[in-house]
Amino acid sequence: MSPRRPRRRVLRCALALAVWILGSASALGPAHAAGASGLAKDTYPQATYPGLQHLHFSYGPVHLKPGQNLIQFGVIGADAKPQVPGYITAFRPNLTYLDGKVPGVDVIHLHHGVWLVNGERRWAAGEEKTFPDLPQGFGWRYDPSQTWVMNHMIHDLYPTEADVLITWDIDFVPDSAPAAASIRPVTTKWMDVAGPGAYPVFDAKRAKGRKTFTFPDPGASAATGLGPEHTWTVERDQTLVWTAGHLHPGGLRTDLTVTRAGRTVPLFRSVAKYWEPAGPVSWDVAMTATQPWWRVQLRKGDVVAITGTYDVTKASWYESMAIMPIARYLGTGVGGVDPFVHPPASSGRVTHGHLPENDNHGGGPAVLPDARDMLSGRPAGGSIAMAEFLSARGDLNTLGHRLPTVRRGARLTFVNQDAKRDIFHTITACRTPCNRTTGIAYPRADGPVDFDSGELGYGPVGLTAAANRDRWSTPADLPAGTYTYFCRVHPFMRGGFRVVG
Ligand SMILES: [Cu+2]
Repeated sequence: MSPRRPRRRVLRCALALAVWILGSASALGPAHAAGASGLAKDTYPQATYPGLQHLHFSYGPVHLKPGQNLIQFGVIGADAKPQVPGYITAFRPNLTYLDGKVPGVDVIHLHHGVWLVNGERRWAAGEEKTFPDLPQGFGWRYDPSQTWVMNHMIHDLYPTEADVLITWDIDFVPDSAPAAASIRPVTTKWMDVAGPGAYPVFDAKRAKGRKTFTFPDPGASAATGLGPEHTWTVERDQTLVWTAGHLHPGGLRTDLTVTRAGRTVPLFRSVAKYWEPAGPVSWDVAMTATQPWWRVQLRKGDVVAITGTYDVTKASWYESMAIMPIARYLGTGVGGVDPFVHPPASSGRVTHGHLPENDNHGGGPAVLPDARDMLSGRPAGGSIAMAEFLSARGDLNTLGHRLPTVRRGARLTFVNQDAKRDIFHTITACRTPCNRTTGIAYPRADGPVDFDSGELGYGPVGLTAAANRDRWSTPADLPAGTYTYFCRVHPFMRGGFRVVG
């Protein structure tokens, strides 16, 4: 019997990250002390077996181009999987530099990693790093003949290159261990409000009088981004044994329900527990997963559905997600409740606490000029080139220029010249002056009016976050005033412009 986690790792010395000095005297991107490894104390009770092995694997190195936010695929080699058949009973994903240090989430961020096993989505990680951990007696079947493919989207928030690894620590019961004979196999059923797709996203935007936004909205008809995977008609009697939600910052919960004969009941609510002091605005969060005793019996013909709910009081959330992978046993006789007779255990449990890679929250003292104090340029429309991570005369990181200015009713057009190098930028409204230090919780899309360009750049249709255009124009109906914006991909990028009457 092996000792339980946490596995001890040596405290790493602080990572001294370069401070970029671009163009002017403005310093960008505060150094982030990565601190300890991301293997914080687990809070989930793992199943345990005689002969259980703890194995560590990695994929990579993945070379990151400056500022990249690309979706990529690669085959996972035989040396990154167990060598013998057996059962995987727990799966802990992470992202590290080559030396094992975990990058700050404000510096390099694991937007997603999805492990495809024989073409099926089996495990996934976002920056919330939920730890799928099956109840005692269940495991994902593993055989060395399986084809494993890594689908990842690693987001480099600064204009520097880096090399990283995607890692996974697994609990593994080889078939040679007598305990393997008693383990029942599970597969993963993927529920996704906007799926299937490589980039299944929707927007959760602020609106007058609205505190939360649920997608899909039960009261609304067709919704932009809704995908067929938001419901699932159960194909045979079976038993669900584990689930947890995946959300982005701003997300509050995912809900899983089932409908039978016109009646709908809850199966599980995965709740976002924010360690972030500013509330639901960053990746400093853990999702609740089902308790080890959660077991749900479903019948053929039941219709399972998922929704995601976001807080929209503090910002608008663009390109959001709501996903629940479910571990299911394709049979019955393993306990559990009929959800129409007994409500399933509704309380969940987070799988980890605050992670040190989420220590740089941002929002510290102002480090850039206040656009409201800057002189107006000659009112004219025209275009602003975004190049080398700067938006020319609109950029707050470039000193000694006048603010781009337009008359009411006219537009400014931003053109992303970095798109040629596969670098995407957005022009996203943030509340003026939007000039504080960058971190996981700052800046955010909280301007007095919402505007957002989408990710200006190009990529393969359906396999990219890019909008497949390189330019965007400000709305013509903006009231007079000074506006500030940031790039959602590279949030150290800030700029401003003015509308005059
Ligand atoms: Cu950018």
